[in-house]
Amino acid sequence: MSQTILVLGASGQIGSELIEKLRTIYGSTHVVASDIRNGSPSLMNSGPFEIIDATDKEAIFAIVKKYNVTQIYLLAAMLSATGEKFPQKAWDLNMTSLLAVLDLAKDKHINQVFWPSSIAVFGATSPKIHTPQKTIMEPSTVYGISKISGEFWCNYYHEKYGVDVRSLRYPGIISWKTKPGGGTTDYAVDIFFKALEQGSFECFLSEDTCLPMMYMEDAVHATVQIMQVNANQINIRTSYNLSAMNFTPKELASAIHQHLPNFTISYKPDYRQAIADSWPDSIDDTKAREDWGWSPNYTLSKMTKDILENLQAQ
Ligand code: AKB
Repeated sequence: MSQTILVLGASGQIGSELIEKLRTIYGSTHVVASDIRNGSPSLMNSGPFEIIDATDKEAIFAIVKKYNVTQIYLLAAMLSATGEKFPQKAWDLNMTSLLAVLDLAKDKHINQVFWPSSIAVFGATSPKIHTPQKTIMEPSTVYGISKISGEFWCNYYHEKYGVDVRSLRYPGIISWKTKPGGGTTDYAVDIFFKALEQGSFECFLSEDTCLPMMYMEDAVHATVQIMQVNANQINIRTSYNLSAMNFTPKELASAIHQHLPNFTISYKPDYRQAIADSWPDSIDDTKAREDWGWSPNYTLSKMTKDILENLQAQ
């Protein structure tokens, strides 16, 4: 059966690149981009685009009917750092949108859902190194609380109503086409822009704060892959651990230094340091590798080269 996909939150960091990939695979007319705000001209002109508030179930339903949508990728969310400033708003957006989409799947209006979770589901009491798929999970941010709750809602809708919902615990995602907004891992994107524009960067995390990270190419690849494999390969209906690389700000600065020898970095940790300190240094993603063949392509040095080349060519 041919699929028609609706992406909610398509103008954001992951959405804008995922849309490009999905339109290549499924054809532009089969991939509806939507967001509460306009996206880039290329996103809005390369296929259908609709303004939708992801918490408005009726508005989503109207678009599902208009385009005969079969799958929804729900990317609208408030991330960890902004979530700490607006806890109630973060909870409302992250939960209401998920339950709206899961309900549409429960009522058989769509047949498949993708919803991202995050390494933010882990907390200070989780093992820090190679954090296992199943372990102690006591998140300290409202974003993390919404993600762990969302994971259990996904599992519940799968067990109780047979909803085919699939999920990944994204690490920090690094991109150069669209910047992220409001995350604790955002420094690892900003650093590239500042390195080229100003030759220096002030980091809001301390130099030795190690976090799990992933290049956008790999994140898009994992997302498309988990949605395409047979349902019987998906044994985890909460969310899969996913890993590619782990580094500290100091290690990232040193990778950039290989290409830009005059680049300098300074450190001024702020409230985001406590969030980062509560998250793992590295993630064990054995289940994703075993169940549906996940394997990343990008290392820190390969990613750094690629980003700098692309930004310099722009
Ligand atoms: C954030 O920093 O909030 C996100 C995430 C790790 O989910 N990038």
